[in-house]
Amino acid sequence: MPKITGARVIVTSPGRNFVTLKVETEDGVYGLGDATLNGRELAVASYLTDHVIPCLIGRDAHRIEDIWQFLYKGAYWRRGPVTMSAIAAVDTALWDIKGKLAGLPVYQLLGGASREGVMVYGHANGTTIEETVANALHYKELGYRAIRLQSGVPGLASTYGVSKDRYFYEPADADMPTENVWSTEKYLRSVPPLFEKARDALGWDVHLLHDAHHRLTPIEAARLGKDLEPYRLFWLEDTTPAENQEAFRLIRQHTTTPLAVGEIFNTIWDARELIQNQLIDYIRATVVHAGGITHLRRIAALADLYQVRTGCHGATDLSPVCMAAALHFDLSVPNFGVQEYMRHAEETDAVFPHAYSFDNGLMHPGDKPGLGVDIDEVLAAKYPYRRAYLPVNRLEDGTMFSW
Ligand code: GCO
Ligand code: MG
Repeated sequence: MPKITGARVIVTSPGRNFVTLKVETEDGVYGLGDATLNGRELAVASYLTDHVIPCLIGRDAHRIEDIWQFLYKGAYWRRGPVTMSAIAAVDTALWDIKGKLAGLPVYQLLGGASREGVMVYGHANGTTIEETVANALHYKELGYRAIRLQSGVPGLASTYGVSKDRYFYEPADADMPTENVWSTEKYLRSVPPLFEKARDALGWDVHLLHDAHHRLTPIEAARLGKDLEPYRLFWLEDTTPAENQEAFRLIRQHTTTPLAVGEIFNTIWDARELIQNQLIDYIRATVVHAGGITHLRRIAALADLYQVRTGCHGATDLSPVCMAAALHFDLSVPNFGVQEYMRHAEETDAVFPHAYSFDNGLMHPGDKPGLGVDIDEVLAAKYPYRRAYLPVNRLEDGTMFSW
């Protein structure tokens, strides 16, 4: 058996913070797993170092399912983002090791490719509709077949998802949470004209997406979905906070705009009612925050019974290790929908050399054994952790609101 002889957590900040688990076996083969939880990175690092790693030493790295069950059931305190990100990191690293030992890319171990490549969506944004549409046209020229559009809201100083940079934004932007001001009324007026102009400029052959970032009430979400119906969105994401899964029934009764949710979900239990009651169309749970490849496959299998497709979260705070794992999952899973792709900063790509590639709107994980992603530890050590928080939101009268 490939015995686990060591494991350690590497925290590095090449452009932003990442937490990576490296698991080593006695033959010198190692595997990597992403454990990054944006704004709460060190909690997962400690969970792994202080409570998980001591239990891994001496175990058989091939027993992925058994180790998953051990960490999930053995903790007694089940679920939650910290626990599930830690379990995900172990699980991802073990799949990496299994692939390397088998001499096969992980997607081959998951049943092989179900498609030629993985359709990804890019992020077009701008402070005005004109800027956003121009940016979306640029993405189309780059070959993207699916584009998410977020635009500044007239009357609000800053809006979620609108970057300072042309290609990506970094939400965790300060060492204490930035306070933004929000108005749902202003926002709801601004979105339909954005998509009207976008369809005029981009035509109908490209998929368009939008993220409402948990800001709406169910009836507001229903209204937005209805208003966007003429523009045939691929999906409308995170309209309401999904702690209340029942809310989606109300939204669903009013609109045929496809709904996506789940980037903050940790387990199948967060998604179960939504999937079984056919209240959503896309499930956005991801490798790093939903218990790794092993658990994500279980979520996808449940979703497949109800024609719900996958659409994994893939913002910059998910490291290239997670991106690689997601692409192996996406390539193999039968009910794949789309994969989010926000390019990382050059410093990040240099610390995490990877085999995955983008061509003509599709990504591929590459054919290296394992995940096909590595970490340059010498370079990583040059970028120490910097505390960084996500912003918070207040209504115009100062009331604390959802970010
Ligand atoms: C998305 C997301 C992200 C998250 C971020 C939080 O759809 O890409 O909403 O931008 O807010 O990943 O850490
Ligand atoms: Mg989102």
